[in-house]
Amino acid sequence: MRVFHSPASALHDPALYFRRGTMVTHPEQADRYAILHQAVSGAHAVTQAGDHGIEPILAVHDAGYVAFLRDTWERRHELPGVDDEVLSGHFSRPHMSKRPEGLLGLIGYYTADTSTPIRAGTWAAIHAGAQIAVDTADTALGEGVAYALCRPPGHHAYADSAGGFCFLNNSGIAARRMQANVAAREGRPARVAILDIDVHHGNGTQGIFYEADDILTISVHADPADYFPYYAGYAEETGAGAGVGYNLNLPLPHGEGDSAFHRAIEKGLERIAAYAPDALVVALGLDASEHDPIGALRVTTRGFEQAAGLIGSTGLPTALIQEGGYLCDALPDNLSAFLAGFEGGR
Ligand code: SP5
Ligand code: ZN
Repeated sequence: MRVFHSPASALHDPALYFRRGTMVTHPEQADRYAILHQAVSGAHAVTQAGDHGIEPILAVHDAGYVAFLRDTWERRHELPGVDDEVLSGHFSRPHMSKRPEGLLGLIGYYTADTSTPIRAGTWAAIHAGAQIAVDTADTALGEGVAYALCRPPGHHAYADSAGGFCFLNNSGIAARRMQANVAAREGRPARVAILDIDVHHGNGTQGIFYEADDILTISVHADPADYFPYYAGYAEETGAGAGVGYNLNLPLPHGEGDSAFHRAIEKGLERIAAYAPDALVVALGLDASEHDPIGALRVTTRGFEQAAGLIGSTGLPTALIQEGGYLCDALPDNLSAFLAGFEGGR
């Protein structure tokens, strides 16, 4: 299948991450790009993404937030002492919602945690990630499937908030792009489903589309009761307003393996079949792996291949968007197995 990537993905390389009172190596490293790229080279048609501009990003994200992401590195001189990362230690809470003028407060206004430092190459990397998602969406509609080698990931990013290593919601951008393309082609409203199989709940994606009935959001993930993102991802979250019934969370007990993972995906696919969308986006985290350094499930390489076969058998035009999945020996094998399994399921 066609794979879209960009060398700019390596330009965001966070160093450290504040965790439980200490600084640890940031799990979402630029090496993920090289390793995932290596995994797809040879077996797939690897193509550098083009540039479709800012519009596909603004179809999903708040304009003030996008300007913040674009401009913060250039404004770093406003914060004495900043070296190679801009990060705040202050975060707004629901009961304090003023958007402040100063840069440090603004960072906390648009950020959920300390995992998304803004560095010299951050905007170039995340802008490229969105473009990769757009090319993947366009190609998936023409060719049936395509894979987006996006990093940093996107599914924890809300319309106006970074968090959980994510800045721009690449899966959401792909979904709106596919929807617009189908609507223009067919001359009628179109529907898209997003199936998120990253081990963490896709809270940003859920939040972006929570009141929408024209994008169905489904997330299979480890129970968030004592796991990131903690504050969302529960079965009772089913949507709001016109979106009631168009969000489905399928949390799994920690430690579950292939069979529970597959059963949850099958439940998600049943809901998708009932929805009868025009296209599918898979938020393809590989951190449900038994070997993932921050995972909480025990999915095997064969388990990913089988999961992909189930998803591929829908026959829907499908954009596969890379989300999480961290450095371990199994990471490239799991990607190769997933892509092969998807093609086998067609
Ligand atoms: C896209 C995605 O998978 N985001 C995950 C965000 C998880 N944030 C909490 C992770 C805490 C793990 N810290 C482990 C440090 C190991 N060196
Ligand atoms: Zn994850």
